[in-house]
Amino acid sequence: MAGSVMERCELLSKLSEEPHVLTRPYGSRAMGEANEAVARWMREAGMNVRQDAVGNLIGRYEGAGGGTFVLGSHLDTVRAAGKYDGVLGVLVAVACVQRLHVRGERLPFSVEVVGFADEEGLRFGTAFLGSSVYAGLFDGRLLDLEDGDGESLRDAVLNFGGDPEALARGAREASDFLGYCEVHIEQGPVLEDLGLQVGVVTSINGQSRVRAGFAGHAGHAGTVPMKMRKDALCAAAELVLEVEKAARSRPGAVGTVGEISAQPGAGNVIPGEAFVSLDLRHPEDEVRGRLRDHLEDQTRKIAAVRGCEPVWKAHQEIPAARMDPQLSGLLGRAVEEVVPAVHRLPSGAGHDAALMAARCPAALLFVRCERGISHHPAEAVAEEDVEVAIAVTARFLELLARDRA
Ligand code: HGY
Ligand code: MN
Ligand code: MN
Repeated sequence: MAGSVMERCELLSKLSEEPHVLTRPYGSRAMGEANEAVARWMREAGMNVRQDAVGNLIGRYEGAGGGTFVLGSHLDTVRAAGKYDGVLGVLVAVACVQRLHVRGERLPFSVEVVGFADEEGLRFGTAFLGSSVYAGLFDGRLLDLEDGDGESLRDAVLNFGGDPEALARGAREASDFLGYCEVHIEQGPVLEDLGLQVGVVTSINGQSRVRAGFAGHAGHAGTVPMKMRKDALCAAAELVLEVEKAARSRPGAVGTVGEISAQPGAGNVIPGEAFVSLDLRHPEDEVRGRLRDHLEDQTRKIAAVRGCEPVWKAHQEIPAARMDPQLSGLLGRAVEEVVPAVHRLPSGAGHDAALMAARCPAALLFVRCERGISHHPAEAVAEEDVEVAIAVTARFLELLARDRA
């Protein structure tokens, strides 16, 4: 089964909005094609398939009793992504349901496999759009956000065949969810360093996503004396280095500026406006909040010294999420029945499990990835590690079923 999962990851990696690299943003043509391919595999695995109001792909394998256990991950990607971030978790889940289907087995609960439509937030800067709708936690204020082409999230949802007004109504009763388990590449070096194939995640760091910037004064690059300039890009450059310095000085914190833009964007024009994306993370929400507030204060100070106006748009606050100890304990037992040792570790990367943890018990299984590389075309996993992930997830479902029989 791992071989077919790897082949399917390879196939999905060709469904991209950009030539030569994998870029599959929310609501894109490539996203629609990926949903079609995965929907086909879900049907072959005996599932009924639907798309919800935001475009999450949901395969349902009916059980013999009540309640729904959810497996899944995301099908969107970052820009110039790797082949396994997100899709591996969806395809391992489909493989586990396929095993049940082939044997004609039914569990005492239904299983839903979800391919979330947007976890990375590449297009609108908001992480977990898909799982926030599925978990009934969507913030309607996001509908007015615009992408780089000026299209609103509301219109993007409509154009993707969704229903923006229904997004806030997304989830079913919390009682319906028995729990959630996600399989995801580690995106870090720990498992490889320990020589382990899989690990059980204890908690997921919280995130702050901000769009910050400066409004200065555009001007002629050749004639405006340096001391008279209000150069927005120089102000932004100061903030970028302050993000790095502030994050370095706080143990456990990470701070990243992944995007920077300058307007009007001509070589011989002093930038009148400049914007940066801030991605701030820490295991403790209070520490992350203080880091964010410090940088907001620094933005104001840099602006004042340079005669610019500060811009600070806090897009999203995602709290740190603890994985459910009981469900993670069961997942750990499944691991120990497949490989010699179970290792528990925190996640610096965000995952849909962080959103689902607000609705139901959630667990997360990490799979070793080569040199910890991710969000990069060189992202790689070993087929034998995927085989272990399938075996662990299948065993986990069996243990769950036994507990509920
Ligand atoms: O950014 C993250 O942590 C995840 O890959 N979306
Ligand atoms: Mn990612
Ligand atoms: Mn991911």
